[in-house]
Amino acid sequence: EDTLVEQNTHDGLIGARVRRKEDLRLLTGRTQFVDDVALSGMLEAAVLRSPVPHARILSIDASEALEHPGVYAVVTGAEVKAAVSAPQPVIWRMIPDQLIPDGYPLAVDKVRYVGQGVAAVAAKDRATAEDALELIDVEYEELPPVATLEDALAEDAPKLYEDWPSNVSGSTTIPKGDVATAFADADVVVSETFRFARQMGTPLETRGVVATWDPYTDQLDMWLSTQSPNLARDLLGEVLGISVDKIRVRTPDVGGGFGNKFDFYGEEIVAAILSRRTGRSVKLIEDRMESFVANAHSREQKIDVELAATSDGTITGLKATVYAVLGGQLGTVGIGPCWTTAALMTGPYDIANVELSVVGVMTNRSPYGSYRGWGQPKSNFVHERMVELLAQRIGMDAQDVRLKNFVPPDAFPYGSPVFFYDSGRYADCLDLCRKSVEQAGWLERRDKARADGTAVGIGYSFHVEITAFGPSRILNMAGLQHSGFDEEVVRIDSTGRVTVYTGQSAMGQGVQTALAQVAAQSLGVALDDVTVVVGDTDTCPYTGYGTGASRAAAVGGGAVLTAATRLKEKVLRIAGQVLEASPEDLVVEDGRVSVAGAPDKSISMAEIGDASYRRMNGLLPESESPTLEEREVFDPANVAFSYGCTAVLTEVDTETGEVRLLDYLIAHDCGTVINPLIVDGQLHGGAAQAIGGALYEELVYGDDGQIQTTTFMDYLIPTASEIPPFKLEHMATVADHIPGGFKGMGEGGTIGGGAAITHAVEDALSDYGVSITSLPITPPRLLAAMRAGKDN
Ligand code: MCN
Repeated sequence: EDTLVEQNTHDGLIGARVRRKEDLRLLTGRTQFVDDVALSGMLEAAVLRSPVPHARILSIDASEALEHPGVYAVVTGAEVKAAVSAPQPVIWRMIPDQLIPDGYPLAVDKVRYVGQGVAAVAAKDRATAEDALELIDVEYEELPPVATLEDALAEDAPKLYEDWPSNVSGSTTIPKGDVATAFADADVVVSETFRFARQMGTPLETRGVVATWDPYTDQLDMWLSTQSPNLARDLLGEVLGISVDKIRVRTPDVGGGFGNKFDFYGEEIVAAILSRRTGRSVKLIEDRMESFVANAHSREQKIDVELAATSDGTITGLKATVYAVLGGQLGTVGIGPCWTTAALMTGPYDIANVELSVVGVMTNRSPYGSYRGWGQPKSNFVHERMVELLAQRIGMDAQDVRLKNFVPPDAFPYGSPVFFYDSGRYADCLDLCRKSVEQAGWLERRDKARADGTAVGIGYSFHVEITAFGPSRILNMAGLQHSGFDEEVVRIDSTGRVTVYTGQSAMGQGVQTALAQVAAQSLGVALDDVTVVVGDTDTCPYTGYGTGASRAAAVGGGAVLTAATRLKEKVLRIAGQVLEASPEDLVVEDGRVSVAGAPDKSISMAEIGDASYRRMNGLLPESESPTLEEREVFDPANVAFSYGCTAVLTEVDTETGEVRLLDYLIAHDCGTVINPLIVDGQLHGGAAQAIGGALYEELVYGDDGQIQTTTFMDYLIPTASEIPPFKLEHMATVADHIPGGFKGMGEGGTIGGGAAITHAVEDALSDYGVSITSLPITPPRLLAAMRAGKDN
């Protein structure tokens, strides 16, 4: 079993390997997803999507579709535009003078990517709606597609937005120190260009919405598969021009979010408008093929990098330009993930002089948005590849280069080019990982395999992970058009049971269990006595960024801990009066408050609950108000940085170029762990997505701008057979500025994997001199790299 190098600072439920409260309902299929919502008289909708990447819409004739039996309404882009008050919001605006095109839920005059919505139909059922789509006649005047980054940047490139000077939406540079001098004085300069394919999160539950616009109350009631019900409500209000008190967003279980479902999409608006038109509930569920074009794509970037160093391996400067291959329209998070790639390019290293640029380039591809890791898998790949390349150049061990350049433990809080890193013991973590690799016998396994003629290699990477976004004011100043704080409500009811109301979403990451653990321990009640309610803007707190950027444990957990601790103080004051003891002399255990050392002098939480709501009968002191409820808004004073070291043992089939992962190890630190079982699962799941990203997944576009991968036959995600066994090691360096010391970790497994796998492959193929500069490492790419390596 895994070793906790340092025990968590809390004993009891925080830190306990508790099985997830969610599992029973999820594993037995008894839960509810959006598609399970069935309302009386409900219609079903379907969206007509553009078959061409770039064209003017000359006309749309929907008359035949409207006459089709069973069809209730058809809307076109122009009609939707007329029905809304504002274009779709872009909430991350880190480039001050960025050109932000007005994006509407359906294309208005022009389509700019294959799959862009053009019209939508509401009908008695989905099949009828799909039949009706075929009756809509759209006349397109096709324009030359801007299919690739190079096409978009070419001097004579056709422009996606004709009134822009070029296809560049904007650019910005993050400076620190004096790069010119660092490069002029460098002993070594290493340059490289890296490319990352388009990839996306592929939740098993596709996106879905059921909208009911009540014609009598003018209320919009929406069931939505989202990671952030509060954000969705706010953005619905903004686009539809209605006040948020008129909108309720409910989110049942989310069958995978992976970042995609943090973003806000046009389909939400379309469903609302169709419901308003028809006076009925409208369900709009994306099918798998649509999901491949209508869900946020991510990852695609080209990055030019130059690194300056002295001959002893000290990195003195880093220059990078991140070309974000954006789509035909900006998604909710705009250039946010690509800006983050630049902002975190120095990773765990203390580099005094940097110049990190990001250039956003529009192409005729699906819009760019969130996917687990949010830009960091690429910054990680770049800094780890550059460390290895530098090590090779100067003949030094890459681990020694890492150790030489790590931000040292006494330098925290450390000011990186953009963020303050709160705490970390990077060298200890690297050491832990290396020792575990040795103990696991990987070195012997590699030697033996090589002696047998098999190409086996070991690779490492070290990652940092930004978690717990905050404080909101600074985020706002940096360009985020939303808050980063979280609000949590903890209530003890009249039966003594506890309910936590949160703005977080349950998308499989175990947040209900983790928050219940924090509340139960803070109050001194049993875990079974705590229920965590998610996903309803009417009953859950009004504010919050929702679930994204690995923040539920740290920001949500921190808020729950504070609220529950305050609530416990009230409980102790009430119990103290009843038991005629001072609150300091009381202990709460398993739902009973008793006087320390005199266990028979006690009162149950149920009796205190009863006295606080119903039969006060002299038990509730006059100084105390009725009810037992606390609300806490937590806006962290700083982000929290988790980190980890990944090691991979891999075998390469030199005939076919197939990479097989034999073993996988992550040493990791996310501050106080609330639930080690969940944290392990999160690392496994995150690593599975890193493996997909490193070896298999690629959204392929042809030069004609057509997407060629719209099924799981073409877009290969790893299955259980491709996932190796995992070994995990934990450290716990607490975040001092977060109550409980929690840091987030939901994305760490995804961030660190790509570089480690790459290094393992290069190590396995050391005879070939392979240098990998793009992901994924598909067999044809690897065979080509092997041939190129041999030629050198
Ligand atoms: N946890 C803990 N102790 C800590 C940190 C985390 O016990 N110190 C546990 C908690 O149960 C927490 C979970 O691990 O809910 C993930 O931690 P956290 O870093 O707080 O991340 P969030 O809960 O905010 O989840 C979001 C994160 C992101 S951004 C994506 S994308 C993602 C992910 O988590 N998508 C997921 N994990 C996913 N897991 C599943 N099954 N499905 C997704 O869609």
